[in-house]
Amino acid sequence: MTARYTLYGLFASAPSYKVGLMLTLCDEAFDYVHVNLREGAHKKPDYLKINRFGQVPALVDNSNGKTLCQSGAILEYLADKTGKFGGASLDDRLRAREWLFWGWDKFDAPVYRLRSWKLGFRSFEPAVVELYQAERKAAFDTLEAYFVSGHDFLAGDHATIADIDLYGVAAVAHQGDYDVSAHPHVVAWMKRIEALPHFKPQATLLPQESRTA
Ligand SMILES: N[C@@H](CCC(=O)N[C@@H](CS)C(=O)NCC(=O)O)C(=O)O
Repeated sequence: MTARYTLYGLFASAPSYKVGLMLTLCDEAFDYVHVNLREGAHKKPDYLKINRFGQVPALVDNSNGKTLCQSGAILEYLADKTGKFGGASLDDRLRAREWLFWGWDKFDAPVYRLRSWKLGFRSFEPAVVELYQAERKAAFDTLEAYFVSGHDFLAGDHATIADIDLYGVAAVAHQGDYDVSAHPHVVAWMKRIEALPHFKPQATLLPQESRTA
């Protein structure tokens, strides 16, 4: 039987992990389609009908045929549909959105790009590497300062999609040679996410091949 959701992704992709993590934390079984980026599957016409940007992840809600892309937008949709991790109040929802936009602005790019560089998928001039390194440290400093000021989660007293989204980035930073332990309050926050029921780590959550739920 087809599961309610089908996730299109790549096991090594951090944005794909964010969506897989949200589904997993919501205890939602999902079908999974492995999109082979090396073979250009993400630029084929059939896939572009699901994600017009030609990227992973994408999500199909099989209950209504909706196709969604952009991991943050998918998290918002899933929060709406499951009633989980959306924030307990309007203030929490607003704070969560602020962190999501901040992440896309300041956090995701330097972490992802230095990871791709370290893994040999992209090359940058030394000055560009230095710039991303400075931006990555500044973003971790921002998170550290926020948690030092006494917060357990990014929006309100409980985990929201902002935590799931930014955790998905922080969890791969070490693969770009970043020492997250330099930010002990960020590490403590990551451990709080890892303690949530049903949590699975990035290394094992998404399979390397397509599968049904
Ligand atoms: N902002 C997007 C980023 C997605 C993204 O960069 N996906 C990468 C894989 S990790 C991809 O599909 N790259 C191929 C491309 O952009 O052509 C999201 O969060 O969904």
